[in-house]
Amino acid sequence: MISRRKFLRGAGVAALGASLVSRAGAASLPEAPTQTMSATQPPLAPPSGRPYNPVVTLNGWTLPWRMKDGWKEFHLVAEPVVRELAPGMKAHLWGYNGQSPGPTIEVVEGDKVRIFVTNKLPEHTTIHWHGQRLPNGMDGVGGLNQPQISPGKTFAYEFTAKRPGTFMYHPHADEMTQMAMGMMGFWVTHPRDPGVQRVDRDFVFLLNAYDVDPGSFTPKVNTMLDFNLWTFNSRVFPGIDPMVARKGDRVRIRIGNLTMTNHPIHLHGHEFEVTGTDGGWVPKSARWPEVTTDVAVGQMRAIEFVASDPGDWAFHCHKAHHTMNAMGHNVPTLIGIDHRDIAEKIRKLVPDYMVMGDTGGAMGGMEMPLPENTLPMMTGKGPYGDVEMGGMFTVVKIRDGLARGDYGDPGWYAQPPGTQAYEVADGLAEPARSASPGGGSMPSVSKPKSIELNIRKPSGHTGH
Ligand SMILES: [Cu+2]
Repeated sequence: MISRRKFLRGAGVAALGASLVSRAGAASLPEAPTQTMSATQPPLAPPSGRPYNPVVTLNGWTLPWRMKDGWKEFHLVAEPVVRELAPGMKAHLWGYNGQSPGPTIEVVEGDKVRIFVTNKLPEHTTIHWHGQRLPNGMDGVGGLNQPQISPGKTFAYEFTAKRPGTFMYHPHADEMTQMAMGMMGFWVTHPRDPGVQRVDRDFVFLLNAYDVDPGSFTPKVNTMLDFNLWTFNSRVFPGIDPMVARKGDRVRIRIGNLTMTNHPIHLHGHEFEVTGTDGGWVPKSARWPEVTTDVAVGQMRAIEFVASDPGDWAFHCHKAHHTMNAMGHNVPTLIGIDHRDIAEKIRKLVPDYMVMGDTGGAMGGMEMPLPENTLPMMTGKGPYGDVEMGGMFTVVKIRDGLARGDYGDPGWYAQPPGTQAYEVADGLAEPARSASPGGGSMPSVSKPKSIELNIRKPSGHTGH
């Protein structure tokens, strides 16, 4: 639920850095609503301004605005936040208006937009509006386009949302720290005509990553590549909500990547097309079908598909180590090595020592003592047992007969009889083979009728 910040209405706070706010905004700041929950919030139907079909932010929310003298005004507050990454683990991050990522900003092509940014961090910051066409002085690179926003100060950014499409926002000040701490948000500029590129459901989220040592709360900000929590909108499986669609809906999923590596995003059971990139909509003639699309660092991709087949369809990054939670990778591969008797000897010295990994890595059902505030590596329960996933994994749930705009979790899919993989009785018996020309027929195989083979031998190449 959105709790209104009383302080923003108080006269004392209006004075907070007001001198730095531009002429137009100086009179009063709009409210800065705060979100306390990490659950996906329902789409925010536009209460004012031009109409559009709102997006749904996965495990996130859209920032309300006010209209003032023809300007759409938003207020972002950069501040420390506590984000639940999944039940059982919270992280001390930096974000906006109570959450990391910050709220999604939704505007319409042609809107005059004013965003107030109040800095409640212990260091300076700015916001860069990634992908936007705007006046150079509004681009938000600290030191290049504007002075840094010092702690306690408020700046206003003003520009017209010229191009419809998919955008992001993030600091361009002490970037390595501030992005490693979770400062980022999504931005959607809807087309002026709501009928253009229309879909039934439009989901958005950012790819981000953290390096939080087991048992601790604050990300290590100097990590370059070896992050240990790979997240959709600062959530890991099983903490990521499902994306729910009605059978037959046209579904768009928009993904922005603000991690330090690329992510091949994969959907099961359906083909999709990349219909939008950082630069805008992809012309229809230039689209091709995919089931996996790579989202590189700093890129945005909009994928679209028709939710034709009911079920619980996995949707995840295809890098296997990005669908796991915090783990140690500096361990040898032990598959095929029987180290049980060594383990016996070690156990005399270290009573808790476990044999791990000699038949593979499966450990979904393994109960291991974990430090406080630490998630298991591979986890999540499905209707048939452990899903053995973590990190960048969730489920697209497609169902018959949902109401338009119903995003509630419909539970697990009930497989219709005869449509699920099944165990074969006597599964280790000798498989049936056709009789070999050598004669040795097998007792369990009924002798096949003679098979006529028509073999066309390669002919000469005399004509060449
Ligand atoms: Cu990945």
